[in-house]
Amino acid sequence: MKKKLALLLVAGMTMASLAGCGGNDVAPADAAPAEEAPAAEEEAPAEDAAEAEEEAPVEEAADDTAAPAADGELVRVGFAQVGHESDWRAANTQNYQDTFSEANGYELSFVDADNDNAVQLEAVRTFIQQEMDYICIAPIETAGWDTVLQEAQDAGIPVLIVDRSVDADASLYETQIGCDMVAEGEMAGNWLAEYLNGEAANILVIEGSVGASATLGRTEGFNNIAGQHSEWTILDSQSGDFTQAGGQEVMESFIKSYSDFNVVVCQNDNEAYGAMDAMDAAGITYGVDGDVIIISFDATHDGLQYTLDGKINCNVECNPLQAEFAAEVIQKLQAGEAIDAQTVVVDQAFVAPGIESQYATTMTQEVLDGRAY
Ligand code: GZL
Ligand code: ZN
Repeated sequence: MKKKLALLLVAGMTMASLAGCGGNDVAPADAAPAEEAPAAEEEAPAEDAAEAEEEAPVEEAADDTAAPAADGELVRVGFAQVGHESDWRAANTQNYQDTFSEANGYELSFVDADNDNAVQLEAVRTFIQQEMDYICIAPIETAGWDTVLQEAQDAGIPVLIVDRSVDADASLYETQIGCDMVAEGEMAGNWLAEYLNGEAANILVIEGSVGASATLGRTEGFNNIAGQHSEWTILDSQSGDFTQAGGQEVMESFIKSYSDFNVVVCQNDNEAYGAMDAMDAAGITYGVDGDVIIISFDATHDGLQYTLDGKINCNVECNPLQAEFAAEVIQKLQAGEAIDAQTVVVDQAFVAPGIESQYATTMTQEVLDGRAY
């Protein structure tokens, strides 16, 4: 039984509730007051009038993630993970392994699909054959999921779509949990507009993995803002596959083709590290004291260290500590309770010291030390 979209409050209160689930510290007092989340559209038509009345409560993070396997049996969960392409992914995987532990009442079967769609589909079909109690999928790509989701539903196995999203009928899975990638892209664009304050920009974009909702959303969001600025030109946009090697390779090819760029948007931190390596090798300066503005996504520990050091100008967070929300959905399904069709995990942005922004928190050592990943 699905309820309407439950948006985690984006005000400070949410940071507190996120903190309750192993998230990061509550944003510092000077954090930009997050805008009220837009009113949620009806996510999935309520199954009956009574349900339509039920306002989706603000999700308080599960205060514990123990599974309620009534019969004492472990709850068997199959998790088909994207891969191990980035520091963000490593933190997300660790969070799932910590949360879906035997001590918490779960038996987790974990498959690292190594960014290979065929491997990921195969993993899900294996979970179906093994008659898992639940299947979690962090989809490498948004496309191609209808058939296998139908197979899981026919087998009576509830599926949770986590981290990213799929282009499939929402009736084929229980819930979607993840960050709002379009909002992240718009956050980056809004910050850049504030920072440039009308100055022209020649922008290069190192995109994430082709077909991933993180890539599609961040690109769409950033372009929504870029379209409002005729003084901006996006010179080129290529996929660095969310890896450091990919970021370096794309940046090296960009440097060969373009000499007048002053902004590089990297759709995750690992690509930013590769781009910095390539610019170092070419003698191109970047960051708050350099010629090129770097925008990154993920706000992982190392990414925020570079931001604190002024090498990355703006870093938009996408919180990887999401397993508690998946555990909460499973607990509710175990108890036959209604669940939320979608859980939006809250993000914020960070900027280098010396930069004041209405959209982002200025990095300090204290902010870095307070991070949970
Ligand atoms: C975002 C996640 C993305 C990260 C990358 O939710 O799907 O995939 O931004 C990771 O680091 O590879
Ligand atoms: Zn403008």
